[in-house]
Amino acid sequence: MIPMSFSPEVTQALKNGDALVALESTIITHGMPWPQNVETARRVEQTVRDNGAVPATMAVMNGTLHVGLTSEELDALGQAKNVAKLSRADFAACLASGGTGATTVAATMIAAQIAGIGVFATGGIGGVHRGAELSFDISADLQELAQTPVTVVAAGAKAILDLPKTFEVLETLGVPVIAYGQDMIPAFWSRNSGLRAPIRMDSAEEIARAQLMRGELDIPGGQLVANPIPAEAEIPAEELAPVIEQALQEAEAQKVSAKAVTPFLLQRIFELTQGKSLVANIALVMNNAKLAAEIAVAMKNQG
Ligand code: PSU
Ligand code: MN
Repeated sequence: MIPMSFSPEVTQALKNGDALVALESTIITHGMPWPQNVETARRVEQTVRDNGAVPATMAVMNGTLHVGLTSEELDALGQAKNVAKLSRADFAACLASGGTGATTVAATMIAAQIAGIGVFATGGIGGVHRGAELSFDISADLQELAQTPVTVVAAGAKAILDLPKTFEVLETLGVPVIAYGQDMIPAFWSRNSGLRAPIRMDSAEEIARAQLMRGELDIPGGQLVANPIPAEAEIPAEELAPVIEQALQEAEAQKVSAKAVTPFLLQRIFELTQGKSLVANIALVMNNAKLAAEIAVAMKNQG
């Protein structure tokens, strides 16, 4: 039996058959500094509610999978130190040993599937790191999208990555990459990665229909919806390029590896941009929460 606990809000939503949106917790523990992490998590949850769905933030606390966090739990997680960053590889071990961990995109997709939630909003997925031909550092998020039937709404993959390689791998894995409302794949803090999206959709209904059709066809896996950051919040790619370059060089010099790479880079880019990257990150997550709620409502109406 899976040790699981549902928040009162999620319990009620499941009873009513309301639309639900899964949210991850690594962005809270490893992606943003306190207190902006908790403030953002609350605003993201409220955005989901304002758009007709119920938020379910996922985390493992003391060996129990929490589907939906209470306000107190969210506060505690946002300030906790040494929280594990859980992906597919360590999810079961953390539950089995009574540990506490935040869920990445991969682990949140697994949790969402267990809870019967088909849509999930985050900032940006993990992907193929620059220099992966030597480091072999490719996020487990990509494999997860290929096997777990959850639609993930993100602002593309984080621009610290090798974006062309990331989207090549997604194509190989059979993951549909759907740009929302534009022809190009966005690049997290900016709207245009310079890469043309294989699929473009302009409505939440269309995106919901495509995921349901995958199910009809028995094609496993989910979809990546690449939702561009609002224009007024974007940081031009040219402005960020030297900052990303510097952060990457520092990571290499300090031999940062494995799970620590993404949190290190996000933190350094936050410092080097005097907090500007965080403002953009918050804006894009909020934007993704809104679209995810609309897709969840559309899935409920169609399903
Ligand atoms: N989106 C954000 N900030 C984050 C993340 C996503 O805006 O910190 C997290 C997600 O949990 C994602 C993880 O799964 O970064 C990727 O980590 P890695 O590259 O180690 O797979
Ligand atoms: Mn990695």
